[in-house]
Amino acid sequence: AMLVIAVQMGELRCDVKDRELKFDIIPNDHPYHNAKNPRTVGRANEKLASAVEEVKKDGRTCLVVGGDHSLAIGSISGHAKTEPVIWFDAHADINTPLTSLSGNMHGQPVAFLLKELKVSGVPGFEWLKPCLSAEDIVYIGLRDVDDAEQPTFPKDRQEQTLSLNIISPQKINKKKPIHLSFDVDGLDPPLTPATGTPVPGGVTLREGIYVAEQLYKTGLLSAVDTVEINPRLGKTQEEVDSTVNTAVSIILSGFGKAREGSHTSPASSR
Ligand code: DIR
Ligand code: MN
Ligand code: MN
Ligand code: MN
Repeated sequence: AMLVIAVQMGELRCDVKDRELKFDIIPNDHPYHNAKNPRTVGRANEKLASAVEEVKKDGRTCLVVGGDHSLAIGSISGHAKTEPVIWFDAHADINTPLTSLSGNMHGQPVAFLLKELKVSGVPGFEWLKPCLSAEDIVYIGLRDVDDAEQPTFPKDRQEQTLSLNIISPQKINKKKPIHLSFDVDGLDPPLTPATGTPVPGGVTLREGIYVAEQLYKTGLLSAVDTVEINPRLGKTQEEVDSTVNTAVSIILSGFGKAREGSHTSPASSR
């Protein structure tokens, strides 16, 4: 997939600099409350955060291709001081190690990033400083939210009421760098069969491409995560290919590919 992306981005005249990160599996990585593999995920995110920080210091737009959505903890932290974050997803990903029923870290990244939720004491995440406020996040595609993720959290979990935005275009009018965290399961399942937690009734390809195009047109898109693409979950090669192709077309739209083509005829060029 990385090669396909690099080649096609080259055709958009993007100057692509690829880097591959290697992560360690930490032995005896016992759960912290319900959060599974906290040390492995925490250390990996620490590494990713520094890598993203370097890419941004270099003045580049950062594209992270994953991997599960827990990588947004590192990606958004490394991008730091950015807002808004567009969270494109069927899920809110705002469980905490206390509320998570699955124990999956990819259902929790928003909670780790929010100042309001004060998730702390998680082994592996000693480096993390929550950098987002609830009002900085815009959800698109949301349609599968756990009870504990509802904006009014039970008092016994000591979390406060949050006012989360589902879609609020005025956020995008702020002249600040935008971070797009794109979970492919936000799209309708037939578009991305090779993903872990499909939910019916998702965003169409046309709508998804439109979102990416509009973000490109703001000129403010500064970092993009594309996550939950899992080739091992494709039942056939065709399912794998269609998932990758869908993700690639969203990415290319976010980096300037126009469906009508780029108008560089003498009449329109300066
Ligand atoms: C569920 C599912 N809310 C969880 N979340 C997923 O595991 O916390 N997020 N699949 O992508
Ligand atoms: Mn997600
Ligand atoms: Mn999801
Ligand atoms: Mn997920």
